[in-house]
Amino acid sequence: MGYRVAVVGATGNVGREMLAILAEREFPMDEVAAVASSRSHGSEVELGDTGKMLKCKNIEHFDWSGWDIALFACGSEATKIHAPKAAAAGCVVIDNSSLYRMDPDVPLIVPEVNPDAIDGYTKKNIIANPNCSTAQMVVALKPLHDAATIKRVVVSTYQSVSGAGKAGMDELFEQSRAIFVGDPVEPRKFTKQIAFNVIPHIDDFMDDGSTKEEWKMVVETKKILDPKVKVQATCVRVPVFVGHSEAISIEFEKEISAKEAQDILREAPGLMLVDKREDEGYVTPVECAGDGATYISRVREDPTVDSGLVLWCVSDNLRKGAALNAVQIAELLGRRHLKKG
Ligand code: 11C
Repeated sequence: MGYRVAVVGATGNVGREMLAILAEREFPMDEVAAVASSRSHGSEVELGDTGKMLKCKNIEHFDWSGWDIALFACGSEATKIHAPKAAAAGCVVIDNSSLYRMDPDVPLIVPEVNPDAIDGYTKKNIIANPNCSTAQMVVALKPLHDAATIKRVVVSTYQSVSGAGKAGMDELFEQSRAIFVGDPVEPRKFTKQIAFNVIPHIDDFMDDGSTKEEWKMVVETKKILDPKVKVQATCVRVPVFVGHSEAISIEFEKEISAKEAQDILREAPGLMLVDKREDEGYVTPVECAGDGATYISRVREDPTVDSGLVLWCVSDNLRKGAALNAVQIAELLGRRHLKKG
């Protein structure tokens, strides 16, 4: 016996990945529904590459009763309206938007890092999925924190345009084409030209001069990993289609060498260490796209602090950063709380 699972926002970048990953991981489903806004009503999406086509159901008229799990990937505004209705009908919501992440009554889960926190989901019947740039970073930090206790993290991100949805991907493609053929470049989704450029601005500015994307990395890391860990982030959009990269400097309470860290990271769940000090001995976003792992390369000691490491961390932002993590949460929920069969 399997679950009845709804994917909300099924036509978007993340919704499609959710359907693909449910199929790839053979998540036990008796029924799966593709739910979308009225704009996509009637259109079809494929369940991964199974050939099974799902006709999109209109979220405005969707009856949540009898559905076990809803994976939401439709943005905060629609989530605000529909997630409470689903949760009230007994359907557990796993939400990819930022709406509930910092709600003390909603667990924010990365299964490799804080699986036990999922037990608190019953307060609202909602579980939050972190921001993509946070998810891959905490998977990398967790085993090192366990080994040597992290005091402070300084991270610079290199975030792909797919983090801004299909419109972001279209804009990079269109601007690249326009530059080659000599057409004018017009920023729409992004604040400046993204083709052949980098933009140190993701999401809105905050009063302190940081951006909301940077703030999310700080507060979400504290909630998932440890409130004592200090985080300083600079988030940058780069002209890459899929895959976020991060240069992470970590300061520890205890001594830890690069060799010890490599040995720990090699064995840690969710991580792949590719770290040879030679050409091609590291991973770039192009190689990680379509993959579920978080890749770590260029682990080295930081001689400017008493005990510090620097590393390079790359992951598919649509997978571990969003859809895969959501499906892993559903699997964890099934194992711990919603047993079937
Ligand atoms: C980006 N990280 O790359 C963002 C996308 O809070 O879930 C995800 C925003 C979020 O633009």
